[in-house]
Amino acid sequence: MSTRTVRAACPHDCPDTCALLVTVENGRAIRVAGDPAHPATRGVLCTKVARYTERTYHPERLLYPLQRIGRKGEGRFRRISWDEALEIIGSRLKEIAGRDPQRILPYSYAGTMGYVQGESMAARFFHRLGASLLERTICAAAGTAGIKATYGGGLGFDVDFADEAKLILLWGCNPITSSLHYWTRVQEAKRRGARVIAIDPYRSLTAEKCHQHIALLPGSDSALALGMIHILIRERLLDHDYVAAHTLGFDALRARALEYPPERVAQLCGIDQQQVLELALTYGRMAVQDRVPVAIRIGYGVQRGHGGGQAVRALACLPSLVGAWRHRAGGALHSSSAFFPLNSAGLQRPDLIPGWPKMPRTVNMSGIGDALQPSGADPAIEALVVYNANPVAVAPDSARVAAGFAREDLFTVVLEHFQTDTADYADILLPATTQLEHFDIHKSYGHTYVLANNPAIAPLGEAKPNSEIFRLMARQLGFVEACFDDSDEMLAAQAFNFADERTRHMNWETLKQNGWAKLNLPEAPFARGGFTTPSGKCEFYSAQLAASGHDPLPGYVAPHESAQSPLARTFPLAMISPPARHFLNSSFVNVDSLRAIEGEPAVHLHPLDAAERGVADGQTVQVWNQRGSLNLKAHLTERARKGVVVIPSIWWKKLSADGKNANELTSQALTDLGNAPTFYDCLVQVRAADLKPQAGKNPERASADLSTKET
Ligand SMILES: Nc1nc2c(c(=O)[nH]1)N[C@H]1C(S)=C(S)[C@@H](COP(=O)(O)OP(=O)(O)OC[C@H]3O[C@@H](n4cnc5c(=O)[nH]c(N)nc54)[C@H](O)[C@@H]3O)O[C@H]1N2
Ligand SMILES: Nc1nc2c(c(=O)[nH]1)N[C@H]1C(S)=C(S)[C@@H](COP(=O)(O)OP(=O)(O)OC[C@H]3O[C@@H](n4cnc5c(=O)[nH]c(N)nc54)[C@H](O)[C@@H]3O)O[C@H]1N2
Ligand code: SF4
Ligand SMILES: [Mo]
Repeated sequence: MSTRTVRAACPHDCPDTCALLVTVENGRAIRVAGDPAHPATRGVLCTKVARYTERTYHPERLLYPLQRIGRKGEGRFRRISWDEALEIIGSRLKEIAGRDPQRILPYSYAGTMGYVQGESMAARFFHRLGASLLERTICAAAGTAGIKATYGGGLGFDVDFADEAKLILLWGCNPITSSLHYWTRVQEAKRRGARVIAIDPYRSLTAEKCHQHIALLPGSDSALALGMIHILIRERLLDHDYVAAHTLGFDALRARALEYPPERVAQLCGIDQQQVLELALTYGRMAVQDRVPVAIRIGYGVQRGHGGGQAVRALACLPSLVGAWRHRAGGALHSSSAFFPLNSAGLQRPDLIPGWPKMPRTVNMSGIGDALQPSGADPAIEALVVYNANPVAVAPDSARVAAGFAREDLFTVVLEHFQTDTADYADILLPATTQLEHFDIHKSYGHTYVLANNPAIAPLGEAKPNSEIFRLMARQLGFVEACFDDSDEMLAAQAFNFADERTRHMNWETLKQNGWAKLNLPEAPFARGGFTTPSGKCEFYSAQLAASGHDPLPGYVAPHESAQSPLARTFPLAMISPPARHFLNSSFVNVDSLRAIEGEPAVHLHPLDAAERGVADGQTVQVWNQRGSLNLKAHLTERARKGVVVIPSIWWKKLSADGKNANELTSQALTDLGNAPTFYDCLVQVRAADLKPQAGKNPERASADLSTKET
């Protein structure tokens, strides 16, 4: 018997990017554990990945190339050989590219966060082809744009020091679910006397364990932050030296903040004035009078509404006003991605684009529903190649997305581990390897370590790494550039700029052996200024934003679907659909043991909202709006604030009772900055599903749903 341990990295879209130790016995992975020596992982994994072998050896893993035999979406396929699959793909893509390669669109996101199996060989392939570019902004782009305008780049505090903070605002994030290892640091800080406050419309698992929970309305965070700024200025709770030396536009910000007195803020946020006042005073006094580290973890929940960019900008101003950056555990953190010196141009080779530097047209991934309609894009999209993503489940306005994917004239290739909702629409479905079967290299968006992933086992069945599939496609299309011969290890070695001072002590060979290495960084990124904005300061006023037609100052932007709008008369409840703890976006939904913990698709609603609608706990309800409708189990709970309903997500549509998920209701409208989606900016109505259909905006859909309701 041979047993060995392989160093690997968790590939999932989670800020923690854990270092893994995979135990392999006679060629089979039998255990996946956290590396105890890795300071960010500390030997602990979440429930999902602790059971990784269940996902890897799942009986429904795709093991062979498949060709569709049923209707689109029906999910009926026949096995074909790799040669046949490549021949079909090659001839279709060649024919379409001959007319206009922009009629071909890649669609990918973060099924794996690795650079080798993500945007390396795939990007080279689509660039060389001249395919449309995909605007990959479905997750953090609004917040990233807000941070960039304010700080110049996405730096923040290093989570390795987070347990030294004395006040932690968990603002629109739920780390027990979405960043377990950061939560460990918060608990440590709490043990050492820190005060922890959650700001979230929902009493999440995290919010209930904080000292205080402020349950504001979705999309009102900018108002709360501006109200805090108003009070900090009024009460002179400012670090005047820091403001004078390292910020730009204080007077303009003061004038703007004057527009946000606590009474107005309380009304916009649906909370008490006292809560606004107390929050600002706690923050300001601890930072300025007690001079202890105060930290804001800016979660992604803040930026999923119309004003998401400005909201993150408003939050980002707070630490500079009170000089919180002077401490290594103080300041704010949205994402640590920008710490890493990536070599994107080398990996992705945009110079291969025919006509470079002129770029092909760009399609926004959150607008894929509209873009796939016959006249939704000019030129029309005729071929889609999907990898590392499940758009039929995760993209907004899902009925439009599914209708687009169902177009008989659309040629769709999907690279997957499983037959997802998206895979059901593929013309050709290709089996991809998992993280245990291929090489990769990773950064993290929560910590500051680079990680290597070594393959632990041989590919299952005929599965191939994404990189190899795109290498083969490149060959099929006759691309002869040497970069299409790069091996996976050569790609890994190119992913980072190892000449940069942050990564100079690393290289692929040692990373592969040791598993991980920390970036070389200053401990407190903005202790002495050093912002990378045009002025070199923290820009409360951004001339760049003004020049691009945006508000140069942080401000409140009402939701597209606001409680004050006429739409709210028909659809009075604000719906949010944040991550379910045991899923990772739509990944893991098909792992039976994890789905069993999540139970069944449900909508959480406040008992008073339920009573107004005659809804009882456990009853099936219909949730609907102008875009669609779905049936779910009602879960009555005061965790959901009145006026807000919560659908833990993202369920596979086909594993839900009525074949739909929350994205049936979400819209394709984008944010103020960053062209990001607005998943949590969505008005709905709820009623018991066994009532007669009401005159809503979507009566046909409503009655169709009644026929499929559970009894
Ligand atoms: N287990 C698990 N972990 C995950 C994921 C997963 O699906 N499952 N997804 C991963 C991904 S892709 C991401 S982007 C991150 C996201 O992780 P987080 O940064 O935690 O963000 P969200 O989960 O979107 O939302 C967090 C909280 O914001 C609240 N919220 C919703 N709207 C608002 C609002 O307008 N204002 C405020 N203040 N709060 C609001 C929600 O109720 C939720 O509790 O998590 C990653 N980690
Ligand atoms: N309603 C609602 N919708 C949301 C969100 C929300 O909070 N609410 N969150 C949004 C956010 S933040 C995000 S980031 C997106 C996430 O959207 P996606 O990035 O599409 O994430 P997943 O749903 O996990 O789908 C990833 C797929 O990639 C596959 N995969 C994994 N590794 C590999 C590989 O190596 N090769 C190949 N070929 N495939 C692989 C997995 O099997 C999985 O099916 O969803 C967004 N959608
Ligand atoms: S999903 Fe997150 S917490 Fe779980 S193992 Fe991966 S990186 Fe760690
Ligand atoms: Mo995300």
